[in-house]
Parts: sequence; structure tokens; C-alpha cells
Amino acid sequence: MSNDQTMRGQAAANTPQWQKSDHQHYLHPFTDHRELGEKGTRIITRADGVYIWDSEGRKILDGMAGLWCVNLGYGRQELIDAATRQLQELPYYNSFFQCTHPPAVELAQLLGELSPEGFNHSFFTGSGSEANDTQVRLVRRYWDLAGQPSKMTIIARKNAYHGSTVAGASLGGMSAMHKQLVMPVPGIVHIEQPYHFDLGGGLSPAEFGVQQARLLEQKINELGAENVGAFIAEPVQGAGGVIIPPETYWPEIQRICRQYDVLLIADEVITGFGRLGQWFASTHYGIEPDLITFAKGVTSGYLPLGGTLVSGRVAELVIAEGGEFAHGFTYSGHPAACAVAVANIRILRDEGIIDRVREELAPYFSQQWASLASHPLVGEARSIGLVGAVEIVADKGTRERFHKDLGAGTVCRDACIENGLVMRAVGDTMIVSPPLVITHEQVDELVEKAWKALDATAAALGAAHA
Ligand code: PXG
Repeated sequence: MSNDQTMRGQAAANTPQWQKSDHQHYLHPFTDHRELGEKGTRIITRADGVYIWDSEGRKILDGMAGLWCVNLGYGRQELIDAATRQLQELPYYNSFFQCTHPPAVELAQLLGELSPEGFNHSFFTGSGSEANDTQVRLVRRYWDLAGQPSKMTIIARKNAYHGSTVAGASLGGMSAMHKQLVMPVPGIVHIEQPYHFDLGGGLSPAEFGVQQARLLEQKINELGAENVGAFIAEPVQGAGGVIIPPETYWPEIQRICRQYDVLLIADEVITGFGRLGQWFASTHYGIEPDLITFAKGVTSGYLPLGGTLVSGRVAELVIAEGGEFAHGFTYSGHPAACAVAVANIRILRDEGIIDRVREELAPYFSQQWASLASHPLVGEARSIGLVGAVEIVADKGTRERFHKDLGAGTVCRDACIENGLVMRAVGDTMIVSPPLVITHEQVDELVEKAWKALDATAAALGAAHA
């Protein structure tokens, strides 16, 4: 028996022990702990390429690239080597008090080269949430320096996800999070999202896109443009259910932001670093944001790193006016995380992975994913780049959903695992966002497994109905 096999054997033997200890000591993110205690946890012990393995030896195709982040797939030795080298040379130093270090400088320069025109500065954080907190601070600092301190309010969208810090959760439009937040950060307001499947009514996607974008204009007029500093949005909503706006949405948003002099923040934590076949989805949609939030794919999740890309308009004022920007984190520009990001970006660039997503992989994925639309349970199958969603419905014609208590999405998620696939459920919307290195055969495997899981879901819900 190889060492590897022995270790796996031990992990399997330890499964009940890990589960018990987990329940006794570990508070998980976004989790109902009583329910988790009853069901038990799945223990993920290793991963390679697009697959993960659990402690019982089950091989599972990771349709979510971890949590939308493992863009290069698991097991890339170059990233492990970059982290190891940096940890040996300089495991930690800060960028406060007139100091800097090579990995942070190198990463900031590289980001300047590959980000959309006009972006030459980066601020680093440890996560996407902290990066969005930074955006709030930057927006307010910018308008203060610009002599318009009343431009304080930030407009965001319902069902958006911008993180789980207090500012991140306030920017996000998740009602369950707001309820537990008790008091969202003042000066953040929300407008409705461009979710055509759920909210489109009889409108064509094109009409609906313009209508939903004009909600921003209405809100700006209601508040007074002199009080509105920024609009923040994900180019494609991720955690909200892979909501792909109609093509008419972003051009209209851009027009409105320009007309009323409102900064545009593109939260590209999910869409950045190749997910839509471009370094940034802003390029895909032809929009020119003033600030971009990134995290996740910048390191393929191997080490935590986030940040904001700051366009010339904002950076120049913040720099030229002088005065301290009173914001920063111990781990802003962590050397090992930056070294991994540099290695990750070089691989994405030198192996042409993002071009392959755009030109070859996304068209194939889109065609295969679309075939799920003919499943009796599916009201819509949509995708863009390498993200996809299917809407589970009780009635394809009327788009009527199953009763909430049936938990159709959760039933399907569990059936996916049974079939060796990670697919995430957002209510009754099933979503995938696989590693960018997935092959055509693995796309076929993903879609076949999703179909089987939908069959199992239909059977289970049929039984529940009877
Ligand atoms: N912005 C967006 C668009 C995100 O998707 C964040 C900010 C926050 O990043 P951090 O690194 O602070 O988590 C995210 C994170 C889910 C899920 O259930 C999605 C995220 C995080 C956790 C769960 O789909 N996205």
C-alpha cells in the first residue's frame, strides 16, 4: 500500500471522529449548526485538477471550483512552489511606515498591465469583503477630496453579494443577512436586480434590461445626484443565482453613471481572472468602471487575497491631494499571497487559459449546458463564460416553482453529491462555476451528472407530492 493510500484509509477510519469533533468545536460559515449536527459533515481530504475526494474515498467533480475561486484547478505545483519560496525568503512583512516588498510591487505592476485601460493602482486586502469595505472608504475619501462630501450614498442591488463584513453585508442585498445585521451601514440603499427569469414578466430581455437599469436613474433622482457617490454591482450576480443581465442592462447603467457623475464599482470577485473569457467581465460588457473589486481567482484560492483596482480618476486625486488614507490591514499585500497571485496570473496568461475559455471552452460549455433545458424539471438553462444556472420548476410552461418546504434545490444538491458532482443550490436555482482548466470530456461528465441528479430530484419530489 502506498503512503497515500494508507493516509486515505486513516482518514476514512477517522470520519466519525472528525465529524464529532467538528460539531463540538467548529462554527462553520453560513450554516445552521443544529441541522449540521444532525446530518454530519462531508470531510474533504484532497483534490487534484477538477476533482475533490472526501474522507470516504468518494471522487467528486468540483463544479464550483471550491467557492468560485480555484480557476487553475487543484494541484498546480508552480503555485505551491511560489508560496514555498516566498515563505522561506520573507514570510511576512507589512507595507505600512514607508516599507514595501517585491511580491506586492510585482503584483501591483502586473495588475496594472492586464487590467482595463486607465487602471494603474491596486490596494490589497485579505478577502473580497475587505476589498468592498475598502471601496466604501475610497468612495467617501474621493468625494471628500473632490470637494463634494455630500456624495456619500452608495446604491447597490437587492440579491447582490458583496461579502460578509458589516459594510460588505450592507452593500449586499441579501435580506436574510440584513435581518441579522440589525443595522446596515448608513448611506447604502438598494434597487431591484435584473433577474429576467423571476421578474421579467411579459417583457423581452432587452426591454427588461433597460427598465431595470433605469431604476438606478430613478433612485439617483429621488436622492439627488449631489448625494450619490457610487453604484456597485457584480457584472453577473454569482451567489444570488448566476443572474446574467440582458445585454441592454450595462450600457444603460454606464450612461446613467456618467450623466450623474456617480462612480461605478464593478465587483469582479467572481467574474475576474477569466470566468467570462476576459481578465475582467467589465471588458466583456464594454463598461468602464472607476473601481474594480477582486479576490478569489487572483490566487486561484491557494492563498487568501483580495483588493481593489483603482482607476486614474480616483488614484490621482487621492495621491495628488495628499493626506493619509486612513485604511489598511495587517495582511494588505501579504508576501506569500502576492507571490502566489503573480504565479497564478502568469500561468493564466502564458498558457492562454483565458483565451481558451473565450474562444473554445465557453461555447462548448454553453451548448452542452443548454441541453439541460429539455429536462422536465428545468424552466431555464442559462450560461455565460464558465458559469451556468438551471431553474428548477414544477411547471415548465408557467414557471411555477415547487413549494418552498419541499426544498427542491437542496434535494438536487444532495442528489448531485450522490452522483459525484458539486453543484450549488441558491433556492431552487442550481449553479455551476467549474475550474477554467476543465476539459470537454469533463464538461460532458458534469452535464451528464447534473441530468441524472435532476432525474433523481424529479423522482424524490414526485414521491413528496404523492
Ligand atoms: N463579492 C462577491 C461578488 C463575492 O462573490 C465577495 C465579494 C466576498 O469575498 P470574501 O473573500 O470576503 O468571501 C464574494 C464572495 C456562495 C458564496 O455561497 C459566495 C461568496 C462567498 C461565500 C459564499 O456562493 N462570494
